[in-house]
Amino acid sequence: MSSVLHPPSSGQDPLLATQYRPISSHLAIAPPVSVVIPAMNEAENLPYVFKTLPDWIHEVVLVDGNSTDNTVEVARELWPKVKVVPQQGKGKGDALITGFEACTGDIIVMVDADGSADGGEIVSYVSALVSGADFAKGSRFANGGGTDDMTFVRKLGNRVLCAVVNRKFGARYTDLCYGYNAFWRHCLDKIELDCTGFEVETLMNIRVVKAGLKVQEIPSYEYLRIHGASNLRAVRDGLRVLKVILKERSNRRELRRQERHSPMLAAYPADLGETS
Ligand SMILES: Nc1nc2c(ncn2[C@@H]2O[C@H](COP(=O)(O)OP(=O)(O)OP(=O)(O)O)[C@@H](O)[C@H]2O)c(=O)[nH]1
Ligand SMILES: [Mg+2]
Repeated sequence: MSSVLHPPSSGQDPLLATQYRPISSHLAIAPPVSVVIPAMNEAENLPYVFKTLPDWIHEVVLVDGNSTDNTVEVARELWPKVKVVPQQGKGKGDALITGFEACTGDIIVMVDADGSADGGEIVSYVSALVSGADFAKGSRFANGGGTDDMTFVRKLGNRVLCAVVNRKFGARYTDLCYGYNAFWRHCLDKIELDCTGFEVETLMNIRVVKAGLKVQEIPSYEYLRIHGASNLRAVRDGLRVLKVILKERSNRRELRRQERHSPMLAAYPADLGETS
């Protein structure tokens, strides 16, 4: 059995951080893994979500978007140690940022609450992270991935936006607007998230590249939402994603302009997030 040790972060239970736990027949890990679940009226889907979560995860943080059904009660019943965080603001991005702040693990995994993500895949994400990646990015279009949950229009929009990001930021992504990702907590210091809606996934994907972090795509299968209706609106949210791409692009131009005019900045290109 191979294993990888990462030093405990400050303030963390040293026993927990150095104790290896088997996560597959080939791998044992030391770092605690937190799973963040943004949920708004997902009571009917939660049984499917929790059923697939591996028992070796350290904690589940459920961010409740003021659900009017019994999302919170069902979560507590299914996973008695669940940490429920009430959301103050609105939107999936706001929920995730709130959830990340509440996590105590060294590794953070983002999982939707609509039953579209298979928790059994978490082991692939975590394996990539303990093997050297900073950010493990799910992809429905990498070899071995797939989706039951995207219309033709959404596939097309995602593909176009993904091509724009690849071209403008020097990424080599096969998927862009997908919510199943995992990363080392230290990534959050480098990407400073500041958005509220579904564009959060795109913002993360762009900023990890700009920060020079090591990104590995993980083939992932997205199932159909089991119950309820999607909160995503293709046109409205597609435009928000485009706006984020353009804004990140103009920030990058501004940094380049400053670089030309400031020898100090030019001496530290890594801080400027240059990747291409
Ligand atoms: N806490 C919280 N969760 C949210 C909010 N908006 C969406 N979510 C959750 O984010 C996850 C993804 O939302 P979905 O509505 O499934 O959107 P999607 O997966 O992009 O779109 P579909 O593929 O159509 O399902 C689900 O678990 C939602 O419950 C929100 O404002 N607050
Ligand atoms: Mg969904």
